[in-house]
Formats: sequence, structure tokens, C-alpha cells
Amino acid sequence: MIFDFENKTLQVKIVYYGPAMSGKTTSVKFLFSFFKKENSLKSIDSTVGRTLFFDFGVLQFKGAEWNLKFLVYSATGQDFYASTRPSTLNGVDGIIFVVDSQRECLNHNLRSWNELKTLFGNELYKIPIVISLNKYDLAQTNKLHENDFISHIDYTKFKQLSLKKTAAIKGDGILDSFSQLIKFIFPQLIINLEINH
Ligand SMILES: Nc1nc2c(ncn2[C@@H]2O[C@H](COP(=O)(O)OP(=O)(O)O)[C@@H](O)[C@H]2O)c(=O)[nH]1
Ligand SMILES: [Mg+2]
Repeated sequence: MIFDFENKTLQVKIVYYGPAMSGKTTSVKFLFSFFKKENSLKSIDSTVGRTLFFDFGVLQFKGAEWNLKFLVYSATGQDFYASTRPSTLNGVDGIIFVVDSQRECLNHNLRSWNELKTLFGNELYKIPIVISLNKYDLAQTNKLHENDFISHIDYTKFKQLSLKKTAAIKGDGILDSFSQLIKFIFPQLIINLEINH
């Protein structure tokens, strides 16, 4: 978090993290289009349309005294680009971990989660995290149960952790996840995304 006293701006870094194809870009695109900021979002895509590198954009909100500036990143899940991830995660204030709820993706999800643990060690428990169980629109038979993922992580150690069911493809739960993360970062802030956009 960076306090810019000259411009009275508080700069916050939020990263959407998770395995490849879990829905990070779809989530971030929905968020930016909700705030009519699609043009400020840069997605660096490969030729086959998957994000190999990252998405980045800025959402700015004006307060009475201070402005809030959210730098929003998505970090790639592709192993080949693993070296780009630590820099994306430097100085992160909050993480939205996008789980791919397809049943066969449990190990992908856990591997990605364990990368975070490796990168941050015990510091991870202090970072506000929202776990977005994405693709919740899938049929029950093809989908992970919410406990399937959570039972593998030591969630009681986290100071601020929340679980949300999302369907990024429809935008379901995306704003809720984002505002939950902001509430974790700024407990005193009153958020009303419906009115402020
Ligand atoms: N059924 C379903 N598909 C989704 C959802 N979110 C993303 N997808 C699809 O999953 C694929 C990967 O999404 P993308 O956002 O590019 O994943 P990323 O690699 O994490 O950025 C795309 O084909 C999306 O349309 C969702 O909520 N439900
Ligand atoms: Mg992507």
C-alpha cells in the first residue's frame, strides 16, 4: 500500500491469482466493464487467446479527502512464465484466488495455492484473501464441492479469508468478491458498489 500525500491518493495492489484457465481474465474483465473501465485494462494474450502473461488495470475512486487507486493484476498460472509471478505479487495488499471448480482441476488449484505458500511462507496468513470458487455454473456432477478445496488448505490460520462462489462468465459473485477483499483491507470503509460506479 502506498500513501501519496502530495496527491492525496492511497494506492492498493490487488492480484487475481490461480491456475491457468480458472477464469482470472474473465473475472477482471467483468470487474472493469462494470466500472466502465474496460479501456484501461491491458491483457497481454498469446496468439491462442490464453493469457500467458498478465492482465493489468487501474480502478480509481474519489473520496472526500483521499482518492483510492486500485492496481489490479492477474498473475498467470502457466508454469513456463513462473518467473514473472513473484514480481506481480510484490507488495500485494490482497489476493483473489480464482479456483477452477471443474472436478478434474483439484490438483491444479492446489499446486497454484502451494506456490503462494512457497512464495510468502507464513506471511501468507496475514494477507487478506478471497477464494473465488469459479465456474459455479457447472453441473453439480462435474464440479468440486466447496469443501474439496478448502479441506486441503489450513484456512484457520488466516486472519482474513473468505470463500465465494462465482461464475465469472456471467459476472455472478465477482463484485461481491472484490468488495469483500476491499472490506478486509479497509475495515472502516463503507462500500456501496451499486451506487458509486
Ligand atoms: N463455465 C464457466 N466457464 C468460465 C467461467 N469463467 C471463465 N470461464 C471460461 O474458462 C476459460 C478460461 O478463462 P480465462 O478467464 O481466460 O482464465 P485465466 O487463464 O484464469 O485468465 C474461458 O474459456 C472462459 O470462458 C465460469 O464462471 N464458468
Ligand atoms: Mg488470463
